[in-house]
Amino acid sequence: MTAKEYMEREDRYGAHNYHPLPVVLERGEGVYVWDVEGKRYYDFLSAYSALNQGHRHPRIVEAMKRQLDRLTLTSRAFYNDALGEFEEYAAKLFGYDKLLPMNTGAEAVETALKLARKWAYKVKGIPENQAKIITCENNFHGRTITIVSFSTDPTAYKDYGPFTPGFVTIPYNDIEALERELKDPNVAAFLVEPIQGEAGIIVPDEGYLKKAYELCKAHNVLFIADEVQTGIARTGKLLACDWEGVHPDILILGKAISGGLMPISAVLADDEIMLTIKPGEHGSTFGGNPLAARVAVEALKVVVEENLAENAQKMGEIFRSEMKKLQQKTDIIETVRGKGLLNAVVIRPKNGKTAWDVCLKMAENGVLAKPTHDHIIRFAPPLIINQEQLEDAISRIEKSILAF
Ligand code: IF1
Repeated sequence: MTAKEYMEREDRYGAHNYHPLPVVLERGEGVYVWDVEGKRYYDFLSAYSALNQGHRHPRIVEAMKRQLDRLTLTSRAFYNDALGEFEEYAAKLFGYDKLLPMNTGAEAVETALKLARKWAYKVKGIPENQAKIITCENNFHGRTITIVSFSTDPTAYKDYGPFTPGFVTIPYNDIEALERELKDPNVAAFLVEPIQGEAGIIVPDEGYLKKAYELCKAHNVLFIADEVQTGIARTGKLLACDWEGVHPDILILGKAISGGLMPISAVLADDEIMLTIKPGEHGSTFGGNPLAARVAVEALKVVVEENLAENAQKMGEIFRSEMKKLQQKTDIIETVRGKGLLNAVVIRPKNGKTAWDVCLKMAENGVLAKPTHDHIIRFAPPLIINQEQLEDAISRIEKSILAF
């Protein structure tokens, strides 16, 4: 089949809830992917940071294959010999008493919201059904009805009402706004992305997360960090919160916790919060399955043992400095921003050409990336990328940009 035939078949039989770049991929390895015509690309999206360890990391694939030959799913009606090891390894790695395993990032966000409300009623003593959770404008935490209920992006919430109540939205990176809302004694938690991903890699001011955390502590409000996209070494530290020494009360992980081999997510918290949910009060069929448990442990060990955070920091600095040099040679780069290997280049439209056209040109030159919000191109390669590969990719990005 040709690429065109693959795309037509999806158009005919698949829901139209995405508008992909016209590239049909059939193989991935490390920082590379190949399309059905055998063309090789650098993957600079990494499935939105789910592939921090690169495509099909051999250690994680091996761990998955071993478990596939033993046991894949038990449900939580019974114990299994793999889940406890995942819970212990991750709880100790991130510094929490316990872990609650789920599957997708959105499910983990929903779990965190339920924990915050349970804690509000059972521990803080907020009157039943009065708990409020503060969220930020331009947030992205997933696509369930409750999560889009506090979205400020009409594309995410329009025609999905009626919406879940109990959420207050404040501007991101605005300490005074947070302080004002925290005066309400019924606030249970503050949910925040350490760097806003979908919004366009919005990095808050130095000290914002620390001040927000301290304000929450002062008002007996839980600080919930959604590190689904910024976590697992993406920003140059194991967690983006580590840049400011903030230890979230509830930590949400997803995406790269599985190395991109399957959907795995998790919520971590200490006993005072985690044990407010009693047996039978929350769960999921695949949550904590033995296959996911083995994959997650190996995926996390790869991050630690291959020093991916350190590499992300080093390669990220090279990337941003090269993009800033390129900015001097073209009038279509408006801004370059990011942390570690979570970066964005804002494209100034020219002669009707937009970030989408730049992405098409980059695909032609062997680099895959995709725009968000029309003018922002996110650049997020796997964290295993080495300097030689990065420099080759940068030269292809440069060639593409200078073509406009
Ligand atoms: C899509 C965006 C990124 C997330 C944060 C929770 C979730 C996500 C901070 C939910 C998921 C994904 C969803 C994916 C594209 C991608 C994305 F563009 F949608 F917003 F990364 F920025 N918290 N983000 O970024 O995790 O349920 O998807 O496992 O919807 O196309 P999920």
